[in-house]
Amino acid sequence: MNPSVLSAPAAPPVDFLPINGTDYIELYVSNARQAAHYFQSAMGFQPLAYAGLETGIRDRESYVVQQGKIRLVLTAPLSGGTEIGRHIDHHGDGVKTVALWVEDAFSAFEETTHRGAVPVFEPVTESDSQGSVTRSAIRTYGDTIHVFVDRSRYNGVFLPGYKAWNPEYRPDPAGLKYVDHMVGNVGWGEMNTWVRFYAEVMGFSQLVGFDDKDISTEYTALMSKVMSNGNGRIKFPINEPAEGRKKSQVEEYLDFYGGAGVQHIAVATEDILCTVTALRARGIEFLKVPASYYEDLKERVGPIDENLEELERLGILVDRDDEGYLLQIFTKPVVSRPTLFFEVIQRKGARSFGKGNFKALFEAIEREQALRGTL
Ligand code: TYF
Ligand code: FE
Repeated sequence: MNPSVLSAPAAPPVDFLPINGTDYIELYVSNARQAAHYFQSAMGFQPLAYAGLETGIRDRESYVVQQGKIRLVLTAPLSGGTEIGRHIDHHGDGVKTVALWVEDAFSAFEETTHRGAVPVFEPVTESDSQGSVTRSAIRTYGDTIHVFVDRSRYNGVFLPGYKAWNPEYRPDPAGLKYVDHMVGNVGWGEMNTWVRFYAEVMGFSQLVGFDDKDISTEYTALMSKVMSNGNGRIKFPINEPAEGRKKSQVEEYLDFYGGAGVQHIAVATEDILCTVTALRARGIEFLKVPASYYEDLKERVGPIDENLEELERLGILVDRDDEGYLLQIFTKPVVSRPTLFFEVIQRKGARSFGKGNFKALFEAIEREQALRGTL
């Protein structure tokens, strides 16, 4: 036998759904103007695009804001009785769309729907003077959808139908760069259904080194698995509630959201001290961990570049894995219902999700649940 055949590495499986990254995240909200203002003023997003009455759209309006590669679309209905209005009535303000940037929105639709994805809309090409964009969409958990976006033939600000939004008001960015991961909360016993969906329909694989038993401890009651696409640019942890001493934070989410949905958006920064200082100054509220968290931090994580007093003053958490360490912090919910929140994360080599912080984090979430009377 030819030894070179024996030693040849296995050919990587062909990725049937190549994804370049997160394209945009659309939230359905009841007041898009005020939501856009919040994301500008409090989180440092920059105004990018607008669609609504001034662009000939009569039933809804959308403001698009951007920071680094992160694009948020804030969409509100302009009359009663709309699908957007029903979504808001059912879920409160929340994430409707996680749009994925692909090379081919036709093939993304074909490949996923013939593997069982439920279609939302077939590939549709829209154009204006700046070129054309093709999009298609499928359902995922709850009422959440994935839109596949091919913008390779487009030079406009966002999408055809949007005009540039250039208000004078432009608070500074806060250093947020890209979407690191987005977490979905799904119903009791449904985690593996959605893990299978991302594996079989989207071609994702489960990130190893993240044992779901690790977070089903006495401190919380949830299970989680992380699904990642081929190039690792898309990471979707999926949580389900579990029976525990106290009411699961995931169950609280499901009760208030009215089912499965996006629980948190983790956004990356290259300087978390600077970013969190700026966000705090603008009124963003973060979960508090007790001073005791910082007592044994040095022993737990070893030497790190950051000053421990400064981390403690800002409430930033640290965790180490085989590859390096990470710094992270979690906001309180950013909508009226205790549902959607943000995570700010800085990775210094680590590719995991802060397992060493689960106890402190989940206890902090439980203190908030207790204040809400939902524990
Ligand atoms: O995304 C993660 O896995 C971490 C930890 O309800 C986490 O950010 C997991 C579950 C949760 C909140 C945070
Ligand atoms: Fe996270």
